[in-house]
Amino acid sequence: MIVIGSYVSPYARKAIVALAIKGIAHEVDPITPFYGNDEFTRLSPLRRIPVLIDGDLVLNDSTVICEYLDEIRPDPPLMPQSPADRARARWLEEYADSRLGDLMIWRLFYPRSVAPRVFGRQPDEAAIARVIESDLPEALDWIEAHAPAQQFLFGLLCTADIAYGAFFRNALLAGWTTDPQRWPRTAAWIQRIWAVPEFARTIAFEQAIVTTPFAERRAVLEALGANLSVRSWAQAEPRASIMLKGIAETGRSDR
Ligand SMILES: N[C@@H](CCC(=O)N[C@@H](CS)C(=O)NCC(=O)O)C(=O)O
Repeated sequence: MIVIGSYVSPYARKAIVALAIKGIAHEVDPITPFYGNDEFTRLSPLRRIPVLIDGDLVLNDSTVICEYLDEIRPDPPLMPQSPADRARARWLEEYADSRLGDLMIWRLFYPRSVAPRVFGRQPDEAAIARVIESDLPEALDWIEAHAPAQQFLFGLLCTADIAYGAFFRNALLAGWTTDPQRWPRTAAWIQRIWAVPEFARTIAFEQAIVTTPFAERRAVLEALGANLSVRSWAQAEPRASIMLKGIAETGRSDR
């Protein structure tokens, strides 16, 4: 299988960690979506990562991908057992994908770490300060009430745990850390997720490339032993996001 998507993307990371936990052999094309070529647009009509290629099958959306992986390789499971817990897990994952996607990616990581490097646009620090002072703490209070006191959300690690671990990496990369005095359960839970070996491996890759220019990332990852696809769906020049255009024009947030 091939995953198109950078180790820095929380959504791509979800798919990559799930593949690793399930022991499914895979290669990664570690692209940032803005550098996708025309063939990438054909595979990913929203020009988003991750994309999973499994032979003739092309899947979009990290949640769809992880559920597919769980169905074709049920062991070890990445969803809890009972229907009620499975429904709870889906909602917790959805909260991360949409609310943390909005706050930690679009309003924190994107303006601070992506837009300056890819599009030469400087962040609006006043807008970021508002997110840090009020929106993020509100979300964290909700998360703290759901964070497990030990182990993971439903005992064994599930896709929803991976999603939270992934978004909190991007928040950290953008300079925001979880205050362990204010949100002790969340802070400890996120550390446990980061310590899972399959997750920790992606942290090593993420750290190596996050400040590396896009064109040099493959070489850096290869030197670290990442299993990269021979083929890449990247081009040299970045293109504006399709979805961000919609967000800017309507004023709504989206994931
Ligand atoms: N719902 C999608 C969201 C994927 C997503 O937004 N990925 C980001 C990368 S972190 C992306 O490709 N953004 C580019 C864009 O929206 O233009 C999923 O779960 O895979």
